[in-house]
Amino acid sequence: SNYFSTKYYYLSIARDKMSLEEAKKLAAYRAVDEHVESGYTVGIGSGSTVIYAVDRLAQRVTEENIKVKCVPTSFQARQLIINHKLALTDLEISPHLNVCIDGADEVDSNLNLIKGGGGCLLQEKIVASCAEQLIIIADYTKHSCLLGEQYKKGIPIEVSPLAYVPIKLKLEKKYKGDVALRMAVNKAGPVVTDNGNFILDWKDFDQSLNWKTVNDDLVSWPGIVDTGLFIGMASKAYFGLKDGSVKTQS
Ligand code: ABF
Repeated sequence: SNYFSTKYYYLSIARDKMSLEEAKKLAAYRAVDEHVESGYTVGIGSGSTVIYAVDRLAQRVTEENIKVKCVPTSFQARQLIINHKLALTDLEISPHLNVCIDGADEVDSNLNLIKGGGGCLLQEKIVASCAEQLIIIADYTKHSCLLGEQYKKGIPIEVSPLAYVPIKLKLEKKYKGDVALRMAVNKAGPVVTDNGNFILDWKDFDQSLNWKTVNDDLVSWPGIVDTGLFIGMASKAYFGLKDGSVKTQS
């Protein structure tokens, strides 16, 4: 019986992982189909869900012959655009985007987001702010009522390297919780963002905080470059569900 329960345990993990990838793909395909038209300039987010969105975009360029230009939100996004032979542009050439499609770490019931688990929050926020619409694509694990309910890795805060200790202390004192410098996987040093900054991850915060007020406050602190709180920015979210359907929230 041990053999069988172990076997079924691993089978169920494999099945969940498959349904997770399928869920990401469903959400990404639907969002690209419903929000991208020929002639659009499209912001390309970062992370594993966005990979499916770029796949679909490239498919539509080949099959439907639509014309799009893409603005990346990270080094990863830039590579995705180049590898799929999509037209690459940037905010200097194309400062106005029709839409930006991006993933998220968590989405609450008001469409407020935690982003930046992948460390690309600053570019993601800048690009999203230049788009008429920010469309979020995610699997069913990202949906929650209050921020912090599902996602336990904390709210990322991008800081100037010279300010990371004072910001950590000030944040813990004013808003409580636990703030840690994000370290590289090999622990040899801190993660350095595409913009040369460090990331603080703020965990165990009070889930009832008013995130608009907190975010407005944090971005005014010298040394904080930006936060992974995206408040009132997203216009719609697509969640791929376990049963193969897609739920939208707007
Ligand atoms: C980026 O990638 C982030 O802001 C977020 O941290 C992450 C989501 O990645 P995934 O789609 O792999 O969960 O969009």
